[in-house]
Amino acid sequence: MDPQIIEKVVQEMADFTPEMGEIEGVALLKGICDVWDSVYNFQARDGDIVVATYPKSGTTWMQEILDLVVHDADVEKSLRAPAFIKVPFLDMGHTSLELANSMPSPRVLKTHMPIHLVPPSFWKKDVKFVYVARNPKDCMVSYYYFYKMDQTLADPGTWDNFFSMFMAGNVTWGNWFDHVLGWWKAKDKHKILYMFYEDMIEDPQREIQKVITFLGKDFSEDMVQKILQHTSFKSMKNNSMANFTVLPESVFDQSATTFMRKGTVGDWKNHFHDSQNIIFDEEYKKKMEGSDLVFRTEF
Ligand code: PPS
Repeated sequence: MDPQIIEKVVQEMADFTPEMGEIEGVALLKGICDVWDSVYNFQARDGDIVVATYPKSGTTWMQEILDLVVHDADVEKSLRAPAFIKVPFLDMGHTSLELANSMPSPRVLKTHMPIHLVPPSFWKKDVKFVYVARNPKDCMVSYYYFYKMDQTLADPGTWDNFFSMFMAGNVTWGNWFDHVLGWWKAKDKHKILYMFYEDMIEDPQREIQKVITFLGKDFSEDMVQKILQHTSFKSMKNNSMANFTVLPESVFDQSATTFMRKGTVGDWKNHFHDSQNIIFDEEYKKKMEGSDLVFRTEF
C-alpha cells in the first residue's frame, strides 16, 4: 500500500472543520457539502459492495467482515492497510473518491448517507449493499463519545446537550429515524442485506454466515472461524488497522475515549436519565408508527 495515499486521506480528514451545512434537509459537515457534486456523481461499478450505516452502528466491524469475506478469509491480506483505506469512505470527497476509482473490483465502499443521498449511479449497476442498523439509544451514546473524540467535530458539550442535538437530527448525517426507515423501505427493491448490530453481538457467527451467503460465497468452518476471531471486539481493539490509532491525535483524540469503546448492547442505561428515556420513547413511538422495523435495546 502506497504510504502517500494514507497520508493524503488522513490529511483530507484533518482538513475538515466543525462548520455544518445541509444537503436536501440532511445535516452534514460543510466540508462534505463543499465537495457534494463529486460525491453525488461518483461512478459505481458492477460488483461493488457497499457498507451503509448511520454513524456508530457497526460500520467498521462490517468493513472488516466484508474485506475478509471478499478475500476468502485471508487474515494476512486484511492487515495490508487501515480500514479507511481498504474501504474508501465515499462521503469524504476527493482523495477517498480517487482511492475508490483506483481500486480493482470487487471494491468494498463505505457511506453514511441516507438512502436518498446515495450517488444515483449505484442504482444503475449491479451493486450489493449491507446496511447495519443499531438501536438508537446505544447509537446516541456511542455518537456522543465519538463527537468528543473526533477533533474535526464541534465540541458536543454535556450529554444533555448532545441528547437534544441527536433528537433534533442536528448531528452529522442527520436524523437517525429517517436514516434507518429510508433504508428499511428500500430493502426489498434492491440488493440490500439489512443487518442489526444487536444480532451481531448476540450471534456473530450466524450473522457473518449471512454476509458470506449474501456475497455468494461458500466457506469452510475453518474460514468462518478465522473471520469470527479476527473481527471480535477484542481482536479489533488491538488491531491498529481497525482501531484508528494510525490517525494523529489532532484528528481522533483517543486519550479520553477509544474508538473501540465498549462494543456492547445497553450502555445507554448508564447515560439516559429517566426523563430523557420517556421523551425518547414517545418520539420513537411516533416516528416508527406503522413500520415493522423493530430494534432491541437490551437482551
Ligand atoms: S463510525 O465512526 O460511524 O464508522 O463508527 P462505527 O464503526 O459505525 O461504530 C463504532 C461502534 O461499533 C463498536 N464496534 C464493535 N462492537 C462489537 N464488536 C466489534 N468487533 C466492534 N467493532 C466496533 C465500537 O466499539 C463503537 O461502539 P461503542 O458503543 O462506542 O463501543
